Amino acid sequence: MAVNLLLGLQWGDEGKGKIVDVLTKDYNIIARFQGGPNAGHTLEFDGIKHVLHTIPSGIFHDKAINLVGNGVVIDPVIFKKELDNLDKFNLDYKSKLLISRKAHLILPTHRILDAASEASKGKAKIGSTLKGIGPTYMDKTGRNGIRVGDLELNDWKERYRALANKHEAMIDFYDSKIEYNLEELENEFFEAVKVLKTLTFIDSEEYLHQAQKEGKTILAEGAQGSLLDIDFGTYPFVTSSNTTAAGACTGLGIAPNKIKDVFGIFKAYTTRVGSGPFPTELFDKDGETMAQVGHEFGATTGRPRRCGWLDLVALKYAVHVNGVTKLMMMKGDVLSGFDTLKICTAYKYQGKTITHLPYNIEPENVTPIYTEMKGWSEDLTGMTDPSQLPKELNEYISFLEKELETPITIVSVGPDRTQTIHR
Ligand code: 2SA
Ligand code: MG
Repeated sequence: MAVNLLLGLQWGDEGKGKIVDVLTKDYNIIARFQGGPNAGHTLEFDGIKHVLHTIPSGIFHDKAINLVGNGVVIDPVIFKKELDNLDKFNLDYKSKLLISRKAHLILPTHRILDAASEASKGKAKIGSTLKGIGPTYMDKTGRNGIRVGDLELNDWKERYRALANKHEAMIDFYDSKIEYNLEELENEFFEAVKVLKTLTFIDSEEYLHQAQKEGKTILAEGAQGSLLDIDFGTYPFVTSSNTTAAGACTGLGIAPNKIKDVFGIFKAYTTRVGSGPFPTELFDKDGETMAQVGHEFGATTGRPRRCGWLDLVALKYAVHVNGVTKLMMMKGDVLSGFDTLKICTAYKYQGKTITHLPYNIEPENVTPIYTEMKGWSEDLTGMTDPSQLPKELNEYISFLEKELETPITIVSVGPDRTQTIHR
């Protein structure tokens, strides 16, 4: 009966994919509600690492239905590649992968527009994954977009052409000197659309309504993180969708009063990929250690992720905006071996000490104030039970639970499905 939400509380890459995979056995339906192939959700089991971009992270389980909701933007080309990957593992996905008719399509020209827009910004660029996310959501809110359901109409190619022509004029306007071969890109796109059309398109809000009536359990899977939310993130260095809890309501058609638990996933430290302010960012050996031990590279673009200490000011903000009921802490294992750990508990802002996230967190405006805690040296990666966790890690966890006024119910100690401690 319950709908639970799972979302990232930082700048993405918290480990949402892994936890969805771990939790899927308890759910009938896993539903992605926003974002698109900018996401990189990494799952690991049986010695194999899988990266998903658009397909929900419950796809490797036998029974669960995986739904791509209306709030998601789909690039048929990348979607096809994801399906090809599943084919390699002989996964019978056709019966358990559903797509909302109201999801918007990313066209080849959206990707070019993304690149042109970024190029035009010079140093102020967002650090977009260049998957066409921004331009596609712009067409959605601008009421120009093409939706999955349109592919069932006879005139969809004419609509496609009209929109692509308009985009070409816009690309010219940017005068970005970006070279592209639209014909080639379109051939690939139309081939991929054919594959997409072999899947089942549904009116997903009605499907989810019926499922709730029948007592089915639903887990809504978020992408990116709360600090990349179009409204509540570090604007303009954000993505173009609502990554926070409210996004699950609009991105799936689920009513707010149907949501029970909100699972907030965070890393024991902080990372960010792309541009934008990051108060606790490290430029020293500690940051390098986090990046190396944590293998901090973008799962979609391969870009190195910026690393820093845990920022409780930002985390508290995300807990509040999302109404988090349970926290899940990832990558504690990466912090093994640090003598001292720092946690940012306040900012120095305009001469004052503040504990809330201000409008402007550019480096010249905020200086983090840290609490120091003793680190642990034990290797956590083989641990399976909370009783095995080192005393200093338990102190770290207790400190966070007290500050965030929310229990930490899962501690992840490695990328594999099995490296998950339930508390
Ligand atoms: P976009 O592509 O236009 O949505 O980018 C806007 C900003 O949002 C950030 N963003 C992300 N941040 C972290 N992880 C993401 N997914 C990939 C991953 C990223 C990658 O899992 O590692 O591979 O580089 C993701 N997607 C978008 C982006 O960096 C911009 O700051
Ligand atoms: Mg990721």
